[in-house]
Amino acid sequence: MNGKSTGCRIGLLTPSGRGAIATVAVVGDAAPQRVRRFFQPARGSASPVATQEPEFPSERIVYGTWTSPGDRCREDVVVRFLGPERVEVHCHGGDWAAKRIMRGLESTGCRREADRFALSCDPGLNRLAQQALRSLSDAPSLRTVGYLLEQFHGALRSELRGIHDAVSQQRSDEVVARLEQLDQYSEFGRHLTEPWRVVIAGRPNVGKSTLVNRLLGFPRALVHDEAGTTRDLLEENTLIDGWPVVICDTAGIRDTRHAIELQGIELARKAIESADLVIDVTDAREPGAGMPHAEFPAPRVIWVANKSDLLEEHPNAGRPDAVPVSALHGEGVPELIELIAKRLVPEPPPPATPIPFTPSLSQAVEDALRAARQQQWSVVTDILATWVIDDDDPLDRPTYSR
Ligand SMILES: Nc1nc2c(ncn2[C@@H]2O[C@H](COP(=O)(O)OP(=O)(O)OP(=O)(O)O)[C@@H](O)[C@H]2O)c(=O)[nH]1
Ligand SMILES: [Mg+2]
Repeated sequence: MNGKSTGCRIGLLTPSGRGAIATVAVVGDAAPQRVRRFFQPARGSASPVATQEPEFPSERIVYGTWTSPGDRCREDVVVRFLGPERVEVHCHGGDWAAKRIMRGLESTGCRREADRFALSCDPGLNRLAQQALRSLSDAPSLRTVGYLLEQFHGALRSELRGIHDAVSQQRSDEVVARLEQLDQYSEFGRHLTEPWRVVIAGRPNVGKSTLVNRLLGFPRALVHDEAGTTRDLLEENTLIDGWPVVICDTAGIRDTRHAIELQGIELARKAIESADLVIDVTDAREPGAGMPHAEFPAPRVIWVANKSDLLEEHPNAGRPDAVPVSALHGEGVPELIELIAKRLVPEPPPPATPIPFTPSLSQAVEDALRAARQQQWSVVTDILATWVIDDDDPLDRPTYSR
């Protein structure tokens, strides 16, 4: 083995930081031989590695010790020999054991790979399944995992293949209709891994921060009876009905000359502009005094009449479309949460729906749809083939790129 070879890559498959076990992947040229320079199978092991016959059996798991050059301590490891170019070394968790192991391997010419998916993905998987695996590791909830698993198992791939076939059979109307259907799920697909942004906004002292704390279920934001308490933008992740959401608390909006407050209001404006949903909080006792929407335009809004506990009469008398809530005591909050979920995802896709689940897939669907509407069928074919035709398919590799 040439120690200077660069044909082998190594990297952590597990996240860095504390953990029970860390896994180092060794992928490429002479991977088992490189590992064998530092790895000693445990004595008395009945494994074929210990008895040296054959030396690097595939699909074999071997317990033993790892000795790095210049290190007096040995590390207990479990090694999986997965093939002539693939080995996994499982060691104690935390950063240091894995770093020592990787340092040893680097001395044989292995190159560090920062992207753990480049090492972990099974090269036998098709391109969409590999993408889905990446997204699965970012999935924040069981609900989103469910949708991504369906894409991993081929929901989107078979739909794109079906559209590809429809193009070749010149079923033009069907192609456009199916691409339009896919395009409708782009926003939903993006939010399977990226949280929706829900911004809580309104005049000062109406109870925005109290509501933020109530939605999160713990006291994240400062609450005070003096108007102008929140100045900065405050963001926290949560789940609403299984959908990932970032809740943003904002400074109360009012006319002011105070420089810090003005900065806070500017941040609030930007947050409102980029929100997926704005919760416009008013004091139920003065429901007309809401946010100035002409100055702070928001695409989607839910009106909330807070402090409903302070009212004798029906709380949202002044605004029939406002949700009556007491952020302080919790009344109306479950109904508000239900409404937020409905506004973000009015109709959750039924099981096995094909979903473009990454921005590049959404872009490809959008590009294909545009081309289909302009009857540029070769462009549509190229775009689709990029995602669904693999190297071993009889068709040529496509050339489409943005
Ligand atoms: N009675 C009652 N009081 C509430 C309710 N929600 C908030 N408050 C009170 O209203 C005051 C202001 O609450 P905050 O949550 O700090 O209000 P805010 O809108 O974040 O205020 P700024 O950050 O200054 O814009 C506090 O004294 C809260 O306890 C509610 O539902 N009922
Ligand atoms: Mg506040």
